Amino acid sequence: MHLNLYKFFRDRFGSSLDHTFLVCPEGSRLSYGDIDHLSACFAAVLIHAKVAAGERVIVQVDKSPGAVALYLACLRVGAVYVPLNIAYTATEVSYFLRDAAPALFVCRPEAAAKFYPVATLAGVPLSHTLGTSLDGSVGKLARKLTPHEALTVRAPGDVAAMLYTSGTTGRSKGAMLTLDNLASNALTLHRYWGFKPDDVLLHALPIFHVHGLFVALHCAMLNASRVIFMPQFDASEVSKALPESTVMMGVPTFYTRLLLCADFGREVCGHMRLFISGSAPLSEQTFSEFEQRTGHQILERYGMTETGMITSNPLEGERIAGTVGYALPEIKIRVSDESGEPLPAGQVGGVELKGPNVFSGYWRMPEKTEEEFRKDGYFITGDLGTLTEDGRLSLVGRSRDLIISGGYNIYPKEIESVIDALPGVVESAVIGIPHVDLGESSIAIVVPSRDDPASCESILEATAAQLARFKQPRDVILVDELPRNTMGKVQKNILRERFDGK
Ligand code: MCA
Ligand code: AMP
Repeated sequence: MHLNLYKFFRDRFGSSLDHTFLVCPEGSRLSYGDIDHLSACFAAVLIHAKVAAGERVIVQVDKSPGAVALYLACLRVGAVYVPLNIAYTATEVSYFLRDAAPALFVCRPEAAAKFYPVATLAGVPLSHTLGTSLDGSVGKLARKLTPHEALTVRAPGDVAAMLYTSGTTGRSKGAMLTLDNLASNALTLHRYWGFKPDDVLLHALPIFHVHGLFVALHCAMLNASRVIFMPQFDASEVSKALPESTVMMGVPTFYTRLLLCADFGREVCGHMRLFISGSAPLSEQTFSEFEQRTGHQILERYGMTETGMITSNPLEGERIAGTVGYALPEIKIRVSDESGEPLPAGQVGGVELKGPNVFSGYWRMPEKTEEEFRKDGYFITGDLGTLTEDGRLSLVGRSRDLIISGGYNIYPKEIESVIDALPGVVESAVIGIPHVDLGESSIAIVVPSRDDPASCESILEATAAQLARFKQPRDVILVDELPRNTMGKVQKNILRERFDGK
């Protein structure tokens, strides 16, 4: 039973407050004691802002120790932490603010002029700013207030965080993760991957997703480990920091980019015990090239925003390229046909799971939540896979229309809706094509109208104004018509074959 999630972590690192927690490349260092104090100072800001337990706090700030402290402050007071990708535009942020109805919005100081009016229009009662060096109104106010040490008691099933994940309808859904979801997955991964106090985690992931925020930081906090906290992934910076690290978590692009560095090899990785990959498929080629160059087999695991981590290759034992390993302890997985009937080993079907890690539902979307669960409680992931007799899972594709680019999800429907609404456009289809660096990248195939047709440039400009950079199609191709099947459905497989080498 974890009645306050901050307390759950504090109970584990509390006897090591003098241990270093976050080491930033520019030289700053925070101990576990420092983060404990800073999060209590930020909790005072939340209390001052009248943020009540269960209320949402939307945060769109740069990666920094302050951002981690703000997350922990939310846990302290029982608020629901809602992180947003810093790449999101005003149009996107406006949607999240309206949908989540937060009690507080926190953005970067330099974004205040743009986003404060958006928040006001969305009916958000209060906005604050937080910069990377504790500049901004959160830091300023925190210095004036008495730290708020009291921890708000919550129930294990209460929501601790809400993370937006796009959908096949093009409308983002807030996945509600409970205290128990986060605590159970953290404990499981910590044990499964053999975390020890003297581990040093190299952290180059963003902290607005499950991967960088929960998987990585929770494992470190559970044994008061040191974290080399990089603002973003930069292959040469990571190479320099690897000799002082023991564990790194990354998306496949991290590994392909490291392999492009001429001086990257056994020497740099001599101190490392574990490289973990996830969020997107790791190619067998990257797995074997990495092993040849470094002597390390990358440990691939599989997860989702709604579930945290689901499966993992073993720490001890065989790690097989192209597979995502076994169900983690306490999690049951199965591969089913379309009606939810489990399929025998070796057959391809939908991956479904049940366990303490599975989210409590989509925010204010009970019907959508119901659709994603089977009657017997299994969650339908939308991924296609196959299991071996002994329970090893391989992912072979997705039943939903999704592109994963550098570990970020792009839902074509969302981009198509923006393009289809433009003047001079009849319709569009956004597809993923192979990309050496990002795994996949997106392109838009567009049918322009005959009279006053839209140009490629005007389409790219419009997507740039409304969508985060990573979602914008890398190219636009104009065609006379889209291929359709007899049911009238656009045949994206034909488009993918046609534009594969684009
Ligand atoms: C940046 N850009 C991207 C991406 N990232 N475009 C497409 N896909 C991306 N992933 C944009 C930049 O804004 C830039 O725009 C241009 O692409 C090239 O930037 P570049 O410098 O090459 O990219 P980068 O800044 O180095 O970023 C690439 C990255 C990063 C390091 C792979 O995207 C990253 O850290 N990805 C990790 C994502 C992640 O944590 N996913 C976990 C979510 P311009 O050309 O205009 O300058 S999934 C999850 O949490 C589940 C539970 C799970 O299983 O883990
Ligand atoms: P998200 O919705 O951002 O949480 O992304 C979750 C999706 O990422 C999953 O449903 C999978 O499609 C994909 N994913 C995560 N880990 C892996 C992996 N190791 N291999 C292939 N796909 C993965």
